Amino acid sequence: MKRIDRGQPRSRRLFLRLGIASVGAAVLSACDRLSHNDRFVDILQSAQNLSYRMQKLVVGRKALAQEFSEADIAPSFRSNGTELPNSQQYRDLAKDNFSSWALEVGGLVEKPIRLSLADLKAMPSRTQITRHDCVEGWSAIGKWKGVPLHQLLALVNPLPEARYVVFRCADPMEDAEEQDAGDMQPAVDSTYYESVDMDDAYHAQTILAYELNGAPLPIMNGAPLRLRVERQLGYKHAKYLMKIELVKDFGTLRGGKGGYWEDQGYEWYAGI
Ligand SMILES: Nc1nc2c(c(=O)[nH]1)N[C@H]1C(S)=C(S)[C@@H](COP(=O)(O)O)O[C@H]1N2
Ligand SMILES: [Mo]
Repeated sequence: MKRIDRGQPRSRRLFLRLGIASVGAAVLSACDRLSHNDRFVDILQSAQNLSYRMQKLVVGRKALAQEFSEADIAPSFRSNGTELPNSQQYRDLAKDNFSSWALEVGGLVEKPIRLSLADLKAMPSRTQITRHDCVEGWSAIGKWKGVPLHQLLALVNPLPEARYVVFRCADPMEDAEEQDAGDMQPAVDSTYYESVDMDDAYHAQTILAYELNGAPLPIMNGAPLRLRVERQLGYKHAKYLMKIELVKDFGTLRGGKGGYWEDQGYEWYAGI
């Protein structure tokens, strides 16, 4: 079983990195010897592949991430990455408590839609207490409430050729000051984005969260809406959602790797 941890750095990171969490400690104790073995090094270098295939074939992509009890919730859930999107558009939306914010859902779907926060809150919800694991070496347990992504997909009806769900966020990662200087569209879109495949899109614990620990989602944690994709690492959990787009591949998106951090070399499939 996974150990409960409230915000401390974790040695479990190594397991996460190698993508062999469920293989167990025996593998690690053998690591010293095996690190001199070229074949074993090859195996580790295909860790992403291993992790993806292990979840799909051995554990099953539908398996649930561990859920915790109220007593396990961290006293405070820290923020990481963007804490306040640096854009005039976002500041305007935040000013009136996101009442003029709307989530666009489009791309390869039969019926594109726009949903306000009130629309989303009126939909069936799921509440889950889960542990967030960041690659930077911290974890925290929080209680999330939101709309299961499958509920939203049922409204738009994805076309058969849709293979990935892309999440577009409000926060520019570069040149934000320059972009704010004028009303012009930024020359380069540097906003955070992420993507998941249809297995994760329809996973029971994949939700669009608007509450953390019983309160409206704080700005530092992604207000008004953020993705929770509990079988994967922290950077997959896109905050400040603006738009959801179904696509058949991500070759044409920005760096072509399916996410902001992926474009800088992180793994696209960050299974825990
Ligand atoms: N839009 C956006 N989403 C994001 C990030 C970000 O910088 N911008 N950081 C990611 C990372 S690395 C982590 S660990 C989590 C942090 O979530 P938190 O701020 O609620 O702790 O959000 C992820 N989603
Ligand atoms: Mo992270």
